[in-house]
Amino acid sequence: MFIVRWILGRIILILNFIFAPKKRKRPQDEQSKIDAETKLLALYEYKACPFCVKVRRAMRRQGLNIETLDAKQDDHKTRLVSQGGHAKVPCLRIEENGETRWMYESSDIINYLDKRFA
Ligand SMILES: N[C@@H](CCC(=O)N[C@@H](CS)C(=O)NCC(=O)O)C(=O)O
Repeated sequence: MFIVRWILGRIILILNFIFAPKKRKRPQDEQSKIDAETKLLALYEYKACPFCVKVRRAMRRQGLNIETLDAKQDDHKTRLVSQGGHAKVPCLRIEENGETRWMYESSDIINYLDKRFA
């Protein structure tokens, strides 16, 4: 089972690489403003998780430079579980008005990013 999952994961990554969406280009001043906002966001993910790939593709389409954190790494996993509540990815950490929100579900994350940055 591990081998099958591993192979499927590699296929997903290769297809994602070949069919990578076009990265949105913005004027430099506009991009700098967005970069300052996205500094307060972080995506907890597994590289080959199809739901995480879906979110990363949406980020690329929107030209969003959001930090990605490997949730398999102990320190990231510990924070995700203790503060977010679940060992599930993708999860978007949102720092807002001095508070931290944890958003699970790929579709919710994509809707949030599209609404905020479109
Ligand atoms: N409906 C979720 C599915 C996410 C999901 O199943 N993620 C898997 C990795 S591909 C996971 O984190 N599984 C661990 C768990 O559910 O505890 C979404 O769209 O984000």
